[in-house]
Amino acid sequence: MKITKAEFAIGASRATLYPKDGLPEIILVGRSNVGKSSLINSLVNIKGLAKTSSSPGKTRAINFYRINEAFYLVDMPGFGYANVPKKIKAEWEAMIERYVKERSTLSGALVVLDPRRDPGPVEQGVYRWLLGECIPHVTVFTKADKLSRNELSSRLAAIKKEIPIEHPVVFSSATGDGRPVLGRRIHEMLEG
Ligand SMILES: Nc1nc2c(ncn2[C@@H]2O[C@H](COP(=O)(O)OP(=O)(O)O)[C@@H](O)[C@H]2O)c(=O)[nH]1
Ligand SMILES: [Mg+2]
Repeated sequence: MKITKAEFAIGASRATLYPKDGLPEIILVGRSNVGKSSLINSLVNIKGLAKTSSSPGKTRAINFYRINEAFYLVDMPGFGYANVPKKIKAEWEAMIERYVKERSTLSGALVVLDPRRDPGPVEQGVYRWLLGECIPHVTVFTKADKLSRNELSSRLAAIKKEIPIEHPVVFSSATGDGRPVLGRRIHEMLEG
């Protein structure tokens, strides 16, 4: 997939602000700080298009990036922030759940995981919602540059025992590893 155009469309804090042009969407779901925004920047090859390591307040909105005027990459609020009240955390999770269950333009999801962390109940929920709605999804293990090849394969094996992962993409925004594969997988999800 060749990306020729990428632009920030809108940061939407509520559903009435989501784009209405009907273009298909690929959402990125994952913990805060896992590397979702960096992944978007690396994929489209524009530094700073998606804001990285932003504060919780800024990440509350759902950020829509229009790609090739053909589809959206949708940066969902990261869950699992420390120091965020339980109520807000629950709201973020509910927002993601509702999106997966109700958004008719949703064509696929990238579930972004840090291979160094064990997935928790929120990740379990994300897979359950995606599987329940039959939404195509790809698990992306990012920050791969932080682990040796051996560490990476033993961590992947351990995580696969806990959650239903098939054909994950190993990725690094720092090195660009996994970018071509991920581009192809996104293309496949959009083609249906
Ligand atoms: N070494 C390394 N650092 C990364 C990678 N992806 C993200 N980071 C760093 O991790 C931090 C959080 O990244 P960000 O994209 O803002 O995470 P988000 O909260 O999921 O959007 C930033 O300091 C990034 O520079 C990666 O693939 N490799
Ligand atoms: Mg981000």
